[in-house]
Amino acid sequence: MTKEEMYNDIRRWKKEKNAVILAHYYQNDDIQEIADYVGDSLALAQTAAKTNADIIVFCGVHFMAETAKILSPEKKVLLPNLNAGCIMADMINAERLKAYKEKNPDTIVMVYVNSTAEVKALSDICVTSSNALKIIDHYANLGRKMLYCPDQNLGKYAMDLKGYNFDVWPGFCRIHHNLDTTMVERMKKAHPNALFVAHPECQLPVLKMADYVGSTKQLIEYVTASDAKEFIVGTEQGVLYEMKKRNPNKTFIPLSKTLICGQMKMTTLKHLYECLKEEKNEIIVDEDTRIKAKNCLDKMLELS
Ligand code: CIZ
Ligand code: SF4
Repeated sequence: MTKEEMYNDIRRWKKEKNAVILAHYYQNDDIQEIADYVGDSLALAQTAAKTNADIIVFCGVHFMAETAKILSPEKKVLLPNLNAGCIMADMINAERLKAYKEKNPDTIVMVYVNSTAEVKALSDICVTSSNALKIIDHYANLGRKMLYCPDQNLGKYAMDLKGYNFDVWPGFCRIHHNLDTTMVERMKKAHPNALFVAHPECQLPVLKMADYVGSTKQLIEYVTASDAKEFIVGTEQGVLYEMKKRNPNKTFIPLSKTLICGQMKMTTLKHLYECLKEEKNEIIVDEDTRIKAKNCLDKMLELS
């Protein structure tokens, strides 16, 4: 089957089944092209919460589809490839977080959206890369002790930027964590007029070399508003699709060829096609966990 034939069937089923396709900025280009909404996990969660569709097909990794289900329990939420997970989300689990909480009962647990429903259910508030600094400020101003989990890099970046001191979980995203300052130096030398933009999941020395640090959505907005014509991009290469779409006359260069999340790229057009056709791979969250995880997400939506 050609791509266009698949698109035609997908478009027809979407109408017949009252389905909506949500895709993350890190998805393959052919998925972003057919999706109804493309965004970061915060925007997609907000879209999932207010859509009137009966079926949400979530092209992303497991925790994102789970987040949609937590916010929209009456809807059928499908994940085209059930093997697509997030390596960082798996660096923390409920048992280890419970042990931390027992030792630190007065600490506010801030959990990055890249986490399972079970871990969210044990946390006080969820954050994403788009709102983490704002929410950290909120609790720091209240003088609260805090844990930021599971991404150590965004936590360390916030501490450095704001002069705060709080606990961070030792998790990380391998794709971003593996970037180093030598790569940045080399790329800046090769492209002296380019600005360097980076995601806060990178390590602090890399972030200190960036002209701008932000979530995928913030990076896309920054390069679109900027007068510069060339950008070195320090995040997963999927964002280049939206950056180029909005800025056809600007040049975007990935900081490294390794900036590809194998988990995000696991979802192919064929997976999406079969998932919607058969309405398979439904995400289920048990009701007790869902309600607790929803409180954690609602608190975030309230503060963002
Ligand atoms: O929050 C998200 O969607 C992730 C994982 C990255 C970003 O910065 O948008
Ligand atoms: Fe997880 Fe990193 Fe992939 Fe994002 S890019 S889904 S944090 S492994």
